[in-house]
Amino acid sequence: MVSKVLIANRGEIALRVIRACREMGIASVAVHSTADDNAMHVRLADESVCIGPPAATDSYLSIAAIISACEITGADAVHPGYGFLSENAKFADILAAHNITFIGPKAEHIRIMGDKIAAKARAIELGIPVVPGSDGEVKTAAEAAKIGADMGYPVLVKAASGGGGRGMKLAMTEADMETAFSTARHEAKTAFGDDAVYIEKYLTTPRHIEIQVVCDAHGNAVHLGERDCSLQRRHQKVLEEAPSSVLDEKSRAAIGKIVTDAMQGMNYLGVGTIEFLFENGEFYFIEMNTRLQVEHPITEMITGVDLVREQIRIASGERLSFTQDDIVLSGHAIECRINAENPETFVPSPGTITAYHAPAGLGVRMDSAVYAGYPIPPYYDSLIGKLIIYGDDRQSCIMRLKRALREFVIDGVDTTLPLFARLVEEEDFNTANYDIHWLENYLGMKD
Ligand code: MV4
Repeated sequence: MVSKVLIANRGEIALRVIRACREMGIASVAVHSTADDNAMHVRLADESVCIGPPAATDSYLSIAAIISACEITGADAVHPGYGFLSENAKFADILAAHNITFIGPKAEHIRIMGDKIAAKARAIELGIPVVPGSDGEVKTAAEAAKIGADMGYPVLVKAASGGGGRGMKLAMTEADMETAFSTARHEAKTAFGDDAVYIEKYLTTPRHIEIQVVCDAHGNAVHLGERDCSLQRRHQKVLEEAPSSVLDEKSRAAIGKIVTDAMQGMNYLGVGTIEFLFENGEFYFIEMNTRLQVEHPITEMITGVDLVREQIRIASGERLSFTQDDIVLSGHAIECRINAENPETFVPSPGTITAYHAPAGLGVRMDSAVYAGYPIPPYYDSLIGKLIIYGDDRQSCIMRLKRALREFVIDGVDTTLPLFARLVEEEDFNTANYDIHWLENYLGMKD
């Protein structure tokens, strides 16, 4: 087993990893910028190293600074959390060259999945259903027009280096195609330095459903069911739930078998999430995330699996501590992302938290790294924490979420708590009657 893990991250996810390390008897090292001297992850880790100034590019994203921190502390493994260097194949390669274990997938798989065209081609080879579209890159407007005419509108032009909604352009009709194609290419070039684009049939009212997988170095692949992440605003997830209300056991088992076979087929290692759009009972692959995700706790709540512990075990060469038959989904879990943002405009609201009281009690988990008196720095994302609720079924989970929201006190900064208080009263939320556009429409309806 690895013996000392350096966490190349901050905030709640750094605490999540430190907690898993402590429970496994593994030493932990925090790294931090000068803006995070007083951060909880620095206090809770066994050791800490300052790796640079506030700007993430000079600290949490500095590969040289992180390798140095490993050398100084003798850390033999790095957990990247999510964001920052978590899906940086070069970082995984450099760690390997330094004989430091990357607690994540192989660099090769990070690289393939980072290129959405390559990812989709691989998905097809592996037997994963994808959205109908172009055969790889589309290089000219004429080719784009031909595909649009053959496939039928509407279509989406997507950047190969995009993902998470960046670099997408919708063409509703043939008349939109030329502009959609050229703007998508131009924006892709500007944003990612790569103008490769591809085309897909536009699914109008899907859900976003993602399957959690976990694979060891001994050829075992297990899926842990799905998360429904349809409630998003500008490609930022707001509330996620597991299981999805639109899947039954049969369709869950069927897609689960498809993805575990695929992961075995590519010798995938570690945790991963295969993202699908789900419409009219069919799954369509869009992307794969080769990291631990923000919303992983809801899967932990309904499966009882500690995903970070499994990541550390897998990276150490151990076998999965369970088989597919051991996995029984039970109950329902909901995660609310509590951000330091204006709940109407979503403008970030950095500042000092003057009072803080998190809800607790049966079925209530709060993954956060803030405390009363904590000054939220303006340099990083605005996540205060994740309120994770478990209940025997969706109805009792929502009732428990409502009572937890009433207990929550966060003073000093604006938060998205009022949004959740409204959301849990909505009929469409209570009946799980929503698609990927529902939340933005709901937010646009008011005033
Ligand atoms: C799509 C789509 C409809 N049809 N692809 C947005 C983020 C990126 N991961 C993929 N996205 C979409 N791809 C096809 N062929 C609609 C979206 C989309 C979306 C997807 C998931 C969750 C929220 C979304 C909001 C707007 C658009």
